Amino acid sequence: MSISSPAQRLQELRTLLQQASYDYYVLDNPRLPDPVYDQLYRELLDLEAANPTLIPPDSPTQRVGAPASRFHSVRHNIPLYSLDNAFDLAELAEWQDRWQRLASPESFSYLCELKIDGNALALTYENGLLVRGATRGDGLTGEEITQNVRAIRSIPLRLKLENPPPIVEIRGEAFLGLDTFRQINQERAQTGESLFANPRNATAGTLRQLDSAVVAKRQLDFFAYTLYLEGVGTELALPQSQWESLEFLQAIGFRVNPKRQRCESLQQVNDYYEHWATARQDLPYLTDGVVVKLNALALQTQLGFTQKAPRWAIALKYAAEEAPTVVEQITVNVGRTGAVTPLAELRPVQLAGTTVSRATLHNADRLRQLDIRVGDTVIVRKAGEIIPEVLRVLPELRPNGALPFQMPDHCPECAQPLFREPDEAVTRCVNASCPAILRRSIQHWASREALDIRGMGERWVEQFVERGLLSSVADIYDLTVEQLQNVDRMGEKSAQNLVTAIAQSKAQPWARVLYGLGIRHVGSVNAQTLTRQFWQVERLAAAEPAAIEQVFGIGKEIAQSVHDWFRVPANQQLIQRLQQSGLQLAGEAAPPQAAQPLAGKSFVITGSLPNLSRDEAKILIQQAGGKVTGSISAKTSYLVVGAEAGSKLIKAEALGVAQLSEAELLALLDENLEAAPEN
Ligand code: 3BD
Repeated sequence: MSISSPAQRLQELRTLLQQASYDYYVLDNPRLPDPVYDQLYRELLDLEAANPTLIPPDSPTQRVGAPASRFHSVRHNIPLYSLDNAFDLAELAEWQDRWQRLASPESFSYLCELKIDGNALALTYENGLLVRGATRGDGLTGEEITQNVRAIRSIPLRLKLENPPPIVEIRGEAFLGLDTFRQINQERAQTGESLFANPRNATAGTLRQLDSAVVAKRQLDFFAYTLYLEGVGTELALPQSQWESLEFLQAIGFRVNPKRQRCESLQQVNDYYEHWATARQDLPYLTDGVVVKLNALALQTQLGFTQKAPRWAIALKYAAEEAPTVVEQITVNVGRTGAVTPLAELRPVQLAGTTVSRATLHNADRLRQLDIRVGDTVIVRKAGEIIPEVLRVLPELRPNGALPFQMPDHCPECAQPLFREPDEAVTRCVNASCPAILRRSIQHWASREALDIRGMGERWVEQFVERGLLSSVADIYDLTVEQLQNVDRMGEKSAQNLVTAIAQSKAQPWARVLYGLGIRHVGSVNAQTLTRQFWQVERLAAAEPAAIEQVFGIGKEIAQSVHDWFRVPANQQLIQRLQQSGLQLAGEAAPPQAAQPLAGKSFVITGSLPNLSRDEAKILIQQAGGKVTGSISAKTSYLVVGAEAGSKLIKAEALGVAQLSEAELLALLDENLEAAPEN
């Protein structure tokens, strides 16, 4: 292996990592194993830290920047137009008639794209470099969110173009995959934050995050669909159609939706629309229709735009799953963190295959905005698994005398005043001994992902709290069979079973205990991450926020929240009592390194391997504890052989050194990777 200068090596690493991201995020064809990517990425970080003047803005390490304090508005150079809507074949035919009155080409085709239910973005590249990302806003002015856009892995920081035009503008849709969306909401439920109603809201909320590290963690995605080139040189083969534009976009580094289709007639367009009406349910992201565009760019130019939308495109939408029903009652729910959520209790209605009898009204602002009243007829919506929400009220159906709903200013459970931070949407009960908060905290402690105490159901917890048997989770461990037997309808057998389950929960590992404490922002994932590093409660309790933040994957907000929690005397007492009861408040010290099954083995690599570069193979071997040398001897354990191997292969054969193909090497390493602990 040649010795390269830092500058050369930096360039090499960046090119490798950029190609790997492109394969992974744009082509959906990962070729570099994750541990190799991580290793190369860390090498790049280290090398950049040692050579800080050499870091270009398009380095893969520059996707996350310092938190912003606010966003600025920007005027779009080219406005983002709207799309006219159609809902069926008849409306589509009217659109065709309209444009055909203005143009009569000899032949034409349509290009159909799925309409991604996300948020439109405008990206500007100057001389190939991403310089600006902005939200759509009203189409003329949006918000500048460049730092967040840089955190989206499927958006290239530099275009893959030899001689890029001075200015390239890209439009597309940022979105969250359904899996990621559910994961985010699950984490938010666990950490006591309000849930996002749907992936589009979650995307919008993420794009407006001031901390781009949060954006990077949320795994936003992006499909590009429009391209404007300015001041192009003559050497570029320019796209002539929407189809070619999409291919061009993919070639220069963007992800484009693979489900696009050329259609020669309205009938074919309709077939595509009907096909995806059901097939879209199996896609990993939400779509709300099909966008139909005239394929030929010359025809697009000829037709131009109306006041707000192109004449050459139309959105053929799917009807959302909505239904009218009646609000029977409005209640408020007090959660584990004290967050007070208003709920609409509905006359049950069938929607998206399930019966809906409740919908969230989110918070006081949303409630006021909707002006929802008991007796109102409302439109509710539910898409897939997403929590139902009230879209709007039909005021013309409002019964006489219906009064506006007032968000209570006192907790419905403990009658203490409710508070709301000036910059927060959530109203909270901050009474540490509110019975509702206590009940939810105990339920959380007993839940499957936490201490997993079977038989500690909601209605029992309610009774235990009411009878004063529990006023803290620590009290759970003082419960006796006699006490429990006195509770309504709990027999001796159940009481005994519950006491046994409680005793068994003392064996649950430290990570579950930490999660069970219900510290804000500490869901089960973060709890595991934290306990790997802080393997004793004393260490975590004593750690400064800066030290907690050092843990990979733990941000400022989480670190601060953990730190603050351990400063509260009541919480310190709780920890003490749990310790006395024999709960696991420590685990094993972080395991040293991954198992090193190749330790003591030496490798030589020769020829070119089908998938891995030699660099990559070398890193993989080294990670497993093996050594890679340049020349073969009788002590060499294995020769890894690729195509066009030369003298080394002959020498190895002469010395009787064992040989491995790339596949055999990977198989050897795979055993290692599976045996290694996470992280
Ligand atoms: C998609 C306009 C044109 C370039 C105008 C034809 C209205 C959001 O997948 N093409 C797509 C998608 C959206 C589009 C265009 N192609 N405009 C497109 C679009 N494949 N979602 N949109 N938009 C983007 C909008 N957004 C917010 C408020 C009002 N309009």
